[in-house]
Amino acid sequence: MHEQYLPREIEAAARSHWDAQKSFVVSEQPGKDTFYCLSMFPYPSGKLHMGHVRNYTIGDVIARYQRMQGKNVLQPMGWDAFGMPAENAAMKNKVAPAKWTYENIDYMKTQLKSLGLAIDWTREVTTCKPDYYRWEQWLFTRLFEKGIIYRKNGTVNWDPVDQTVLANEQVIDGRGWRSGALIEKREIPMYYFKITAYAEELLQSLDELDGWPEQVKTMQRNWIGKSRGMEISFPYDAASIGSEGALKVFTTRPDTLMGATYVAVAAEHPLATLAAQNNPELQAFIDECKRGGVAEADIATQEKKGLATALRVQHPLSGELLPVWVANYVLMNYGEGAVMAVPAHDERDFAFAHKYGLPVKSVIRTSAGDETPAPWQDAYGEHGQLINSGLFDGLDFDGAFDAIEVALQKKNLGQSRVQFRLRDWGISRQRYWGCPIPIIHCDSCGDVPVPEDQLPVVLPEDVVPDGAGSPLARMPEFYQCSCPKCGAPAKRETDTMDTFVESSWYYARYASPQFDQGMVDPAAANHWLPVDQYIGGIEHAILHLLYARFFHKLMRDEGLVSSNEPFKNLLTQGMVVADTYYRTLENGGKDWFNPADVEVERDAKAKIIGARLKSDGLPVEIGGTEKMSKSKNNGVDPQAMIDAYGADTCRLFMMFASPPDASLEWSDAGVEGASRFLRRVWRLAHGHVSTGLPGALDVAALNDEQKAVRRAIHLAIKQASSDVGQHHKFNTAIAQVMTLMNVLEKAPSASAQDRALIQEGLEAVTLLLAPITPHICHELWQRLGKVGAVIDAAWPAVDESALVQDSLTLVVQVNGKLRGQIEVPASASREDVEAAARGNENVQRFTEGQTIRKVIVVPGKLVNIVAS
Ligand code: ANZ
Ligand code: ZN
Repeated sequence: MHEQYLPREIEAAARSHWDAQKSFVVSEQPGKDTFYCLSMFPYPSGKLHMGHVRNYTIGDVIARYQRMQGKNVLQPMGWDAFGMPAENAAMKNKVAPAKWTYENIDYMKTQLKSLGLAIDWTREVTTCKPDYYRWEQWLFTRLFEKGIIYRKNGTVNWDPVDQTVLANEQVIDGRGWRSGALIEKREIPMYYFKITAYAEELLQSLDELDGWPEQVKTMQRNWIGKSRGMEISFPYDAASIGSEGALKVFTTRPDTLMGATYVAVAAEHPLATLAAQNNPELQAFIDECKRGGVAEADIATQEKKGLATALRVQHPLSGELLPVWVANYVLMNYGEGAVMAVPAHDERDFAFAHKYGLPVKSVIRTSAGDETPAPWQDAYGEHGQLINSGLFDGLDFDGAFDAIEVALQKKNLGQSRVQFRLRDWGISRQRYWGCPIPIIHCDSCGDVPVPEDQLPVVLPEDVVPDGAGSPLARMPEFYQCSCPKCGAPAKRETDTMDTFVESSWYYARYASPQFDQGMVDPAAANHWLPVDQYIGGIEHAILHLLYARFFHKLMRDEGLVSSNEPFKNLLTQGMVVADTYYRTLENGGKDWFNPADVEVERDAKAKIIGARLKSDGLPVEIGGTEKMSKSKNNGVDPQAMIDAYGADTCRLFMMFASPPDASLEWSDAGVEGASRFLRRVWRLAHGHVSTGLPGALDVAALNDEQKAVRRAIHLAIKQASSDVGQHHKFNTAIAQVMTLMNVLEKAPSASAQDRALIQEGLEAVTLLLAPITPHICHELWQRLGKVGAVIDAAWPAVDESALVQDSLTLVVQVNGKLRGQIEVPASASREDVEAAARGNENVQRFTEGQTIRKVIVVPGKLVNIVAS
């Protein structure tokens, strides 16, 4: 055993052992417990960032821990390989997205390997490869035939200069990110997944996900947004509208019906079109509303604007005529695209009515009173007793809901209904680097799904896009084809799918990644699924997880999987944060400096009090801790750390600095500390091994001092096991190992018994650290003379008898305040303990002149004396 800890050599040797033994290649083993541990797969952006490293380290530690629990562990990895960055890089560097992507994958794979992850690389899945996406296309054609996928016009952001559709993120302040042109809304045909058909189930089955953070479930519930409401019809006023009919609105507050003072419709609503026919001002306003982005967040925050029309509708119960407005805060694709406005109780209507001088009528008694004067208060939106509502006065929300429904039903003007906020998922993208949508457009047959024997529709990989629309739409060799039904010349769809589609089912493909008879091999999929532990960032709490849950149900309904949910337990890891430093530029902007280029000054409590740039020695401003990002230039390249210290140090730092779900503050000192600790472990092992391995421990013959050492060993095992097993608290488990190391370093090593004890201690340290720092533990295990590799060893068991103490130290309190300690035999009775506590000098001093009213004994811990 080398005297020095040499991570480079040790880590290379451990990895070549695992490679040669195919240690992490798994297959179905009937009868053995499975554990499917999955980290969210990366987008191959170029190189790993610290967030990846944290994610994959956490996943790997859990996987290796479960293996030590005797499970058959599957831990796969792959690449979420389609997407925009490849197209942007292609435009910049004039290389095909495919080439860029595959090169990135190669590099990032070596990086992942250098972390020593226990991954079954034979199951690698790359979503931009035809053997993967052909099954996505296959499912698409099945769902299209079932009507779960349909085509309709959708509104998109259209860049009139680049002649292309932009994603919401590509619209910056209403302009195209590349061209700077004002963005327009445009209607184009798109394909939609009917996720709303599964809305109820997606909501209900959240209740079964006991292993998910509450926070994520709440976010999903809110996103799905189930509300009970009512559709209410406002009959047209014949004089102003001229035709028969009624304006339908959707409301979640039918109890406020008697407070409706106007109605408002979306710019795209038929009544708006009608009203604009001989009203150029209104037409101009409608055109203005149609421009601008389609992002919902923008619509929520934009200034509320509207225009009156000459149209009137009748209040369904009072018959009063209400004016019809066109308003930019009413969305066409939600509810009925029209609202009954109740300015007294709805914040948007309130703002709008005040702006345009429309009447406000309070109809609910809220905690803010009976009136609703400006400014708006949240209390105005509360449920409460009805007022100013005639027959309905005095009713509460539920009573009013029912009574108003009955009144409306009598006139055939209303009906309660359940409404979801969730919309169908539009997946058409007018982009090149994505999975081609397998549809052929025929003049006589319409949209024809590509037949199974013609799949996959292969995306040509040698194309360099130029940013102006999709290159596929300019490639006759791609789109010219013949109709599968009638054989006539036809045109292939040139849109590709949203890349969220690929990441919605990759977890299932890993079960049978080479299966070429179907999307998944049902036997393999049902063997491994659902995923036992899924680990990833909170940024995926809504869309990715919702889409994956949806796909799982789609696959279930295709008979491919039998479970209802894909991910049993979810761990959302915290962010990696680091200090930021900057100087303010003349133009008011900020110039950010990487922490590596900055020298900091700290006070006695290690708080940073000053910072200078290393290069010029001049001060820089301290910007606080922020998520590592390019924009704040506070990223640390994980590769530099791995190269300098080795993967084990990196992994140990990551797992020790904070629990997995909390944010992790980057610290050079922390990395140093992790490295120092591993060197200490090595030094102790080296010293121990170099004097020759000891014989067996004779537990019956231990003296008191040795008993204390052995107790420390088993206490560490016990506490680390509960920290890891129950709460994934690897940080405190590591702290237990550190405490144990302190004991072992001080323990005597003169006798054979002493040395046998240190051997037991070092074995425990090695096993407890094995999931976290697998390379050094692989080496130590051999050096400690063990047969077999540590990855095949079991997690250590506690010897409860080692925990028994001959004597115990108890804390003594008087009236809850710490007043002393007593030493009692472990076998002491309650009476003996109480007597010893009363006899304590300090206790006597603090109870002098008082009566002892009660003595509380918490066995093994404390005695509290209540006196007054
Ligand atoms: C009258 C009312 C009175 C409303 C009141 C709220 C409070 P959720 O809960 O999200 O489903 N609404 C309906 N359709 C709309 C559309 N197309 N665009 C914009 N807003 C729309 O919201 C339902 C509520 O959102 C409905 O209830 C309606 O305003 C509004 F004191 O109707 B409410
Ligand atoms: Zn045809």
